[in-house]
Amino acid sequence: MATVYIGLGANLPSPAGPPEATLAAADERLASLGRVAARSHLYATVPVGLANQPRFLNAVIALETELSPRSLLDGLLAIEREFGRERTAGIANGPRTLDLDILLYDKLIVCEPDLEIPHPRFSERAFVLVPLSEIAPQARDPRSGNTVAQLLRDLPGNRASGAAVPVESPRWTAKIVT
Ligand code: PH2
Ligand code: MG
Ligand code: MG
Repeated sequence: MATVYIGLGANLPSPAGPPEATLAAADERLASLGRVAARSHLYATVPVGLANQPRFLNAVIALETELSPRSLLDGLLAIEREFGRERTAGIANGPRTLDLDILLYDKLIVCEPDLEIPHPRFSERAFVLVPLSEIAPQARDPRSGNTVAQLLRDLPGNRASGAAVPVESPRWTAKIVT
């Protein structure tokens, strides 16, 4: 059994509704890939990489799964497609109906053209580190050995800048297991 941290993001409406409804429905679908052991709050976040687009909603969940990294990736891509994600002609860092990223998979390091674990940019991104630190502050980046709490502390212009602001939603229940 592996513990995997998955980043969820959306900033366009999907067939399920606005980003808030999409993330809540996607969370339910993720239960088909394993057990959702923890769930951060939802965060409204400033777009990174491409400024002129709607703000994102982001969250991170912990999934306990028997799936291999490759099978998990296939499952996540299938759920993205169910929620209207189109990858053809996509703009890098551009708007999307649903993004599901494997951030960490136990202590594994995977380096393949279409699958990199840990996620290559997770340690630079407040929209990942703020929710991840809520549910797994002591999880470690297997490349640097740093904990998530350390990575967030070292991030220039982190939480204080308002880069990730928690959002209350009746559709979404955080599950923080400490
Ligand atoms: N995802 C990106 C690029 N930029 N910015 C925010 N705030 N949230 C995201 O999920 C996000 C982003 C590429 O996956
Ligand atoms: Mg992403
Ligand atoms: Mg992605």
